[in-house]
This record gives sequence, C-alpha cells and structure tokens, in this order.
Amino acid sequence: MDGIDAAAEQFWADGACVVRGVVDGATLDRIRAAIDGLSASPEMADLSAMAGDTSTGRFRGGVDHWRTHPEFAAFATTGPIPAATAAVLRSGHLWLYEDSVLVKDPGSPVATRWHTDDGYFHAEGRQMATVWLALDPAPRASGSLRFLRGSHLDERRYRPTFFVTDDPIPGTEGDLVPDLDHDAPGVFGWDLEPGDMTIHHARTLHAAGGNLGTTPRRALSVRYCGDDAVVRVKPGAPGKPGFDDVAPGTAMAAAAATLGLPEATLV
Ligand SMILES: O=C(O)CCC(=O)C(=O)O
Repeated sequence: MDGIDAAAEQFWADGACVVRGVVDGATLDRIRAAIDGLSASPEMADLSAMAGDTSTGRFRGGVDHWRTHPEFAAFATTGPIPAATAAVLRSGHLWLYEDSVLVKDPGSPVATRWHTDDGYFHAEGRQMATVWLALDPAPRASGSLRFLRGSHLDERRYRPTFFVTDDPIPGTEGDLVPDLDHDAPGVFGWDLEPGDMTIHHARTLHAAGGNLGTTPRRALSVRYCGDDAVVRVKPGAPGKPGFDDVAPGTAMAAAAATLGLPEATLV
C-alpha cells in the first residue's frame, strides 16, 4: 500500500494520519448502499435532536451494525480497511471493537464535539484506533474530522460525552473535554475524497464541524483493538455484551472469542 509507512510515522507522531484511495469504487458503492439501507432504521439515532437542533438537514448515527448486518462485518474485517489500519498500528492482529455509521445531511449545523474514543472503549492499550472512511467528498466545510496534534501522548483521560454536547455521561471517570477552536494551533485535518480514510488513535482528541456543503457527508467509522489491547470496563460508558464477565486486564487476543469480537483478516 503506497505511503503506508509515512502514514504510520504520522499516526504515532501526531495521533492521526490519512490514507488516500484505499477503497475501490465498487466497494464504496456497496458501503453506500448498506448505509442508505439503514436510513429509516431504528439503529440510527437522531443526533440533531440530542443537540436540540431543528434544522431540516439532520445528523444521524448508529453503532454496531456489524452485529446484525453481515455486510458491515465484512467491510470491517476483510479487505483494505483493516489491512491499512493494522499496518498503521504496527499490529500483527486486529480485532473489530465497534463500527458506526455517521450521516450529516447538507445544511446540518450540528458539530461533533471534541472527544477521545478511549473513554467509550471497554479496552486499554496503545494499539487502538478508529478509521473514518469518507463515502462522499468531505472537505472540512462538510465535516471531515479535526484532530489535536499529539493529544494521544497526553496521559489525561477524558469523560465520554453525548457526542453532540459537551455534557459528560453520568458515572464516567476523567477530565471534562475541552472546547477547542477548530483553527487553534495544533488542530489539523484533511479534506477527503470518497475512498480516503483518516485513522486516529483512541486517545486523540477529535471533533468535526457541521455540514455546510450541498451534498451528504456519509462516513463509516470502524474502531479496532490491536495486539497490546486488554479488556478494561470503563464505568458509566455505554455497555457492550459480555465485557462484565471478562477479568479486567485479559488480553483481547484471549478475550475476543468469548466477547464475540471478530479478528480481521489481514492481507
Ligand atoms: O463523524 C463524525 O462526525 C464523528 C466521528 C467520530 O468522532 C469517530 O468516529 O470517532
């Protein structure tokens, strides 16, 4: 994969990287169709409503589609998405933790607030990352992700929030998330074309603006654990099946089968 070593260097130095043109046109069409098929599904929460926004353009999101839709499991565990992620994480194995579909209609002003994914993951380790695959042109003005450089190296832990507000989820642990200007020093990101993806570390602070463009901003986000990840339930964070029954500190390699988390095929 062209440029993957440079992407890995940047991921570990800055906390995020971009890999361009990873997914081919036919696969993008299949992912778009799968995402569009969820549009009226109860799996998709109205995040605009959670933000108190009444605009016609909505922000909708769902999680764990792979559990009930085999095509989502296939997107996340086979082909170039996990292969690129494992190369960037420098991990010999990769376990699917979660997937998420995130659709911002044109005209949705709702921002994704600053957060780290770490607070939501019932796992701990340096080799944990999220892929954000663009299915539509996603310049910054349409809501591609913004990252805070080096924040993955900070030992601080942040409380997970409701994603579109800064309110922490009750019962969670850590500091309150910051509210950073998207033009602040150290904030960076990329304009993306369909098939490009960013990969960010689970401890990297990130956010996205609303979609000020004229086309939808559909994204598939996939969260992975690598070789050094261990199970660690985070109090108050949304639960995942089986995690409470696994001893804290158990290696994901040993726990994944019990948890029903598939290992990706890396080619
Ligand atoms: O798509 C978005 O607006 C946010 C996605 C995100 O924060 C993530 O996938 O980690």
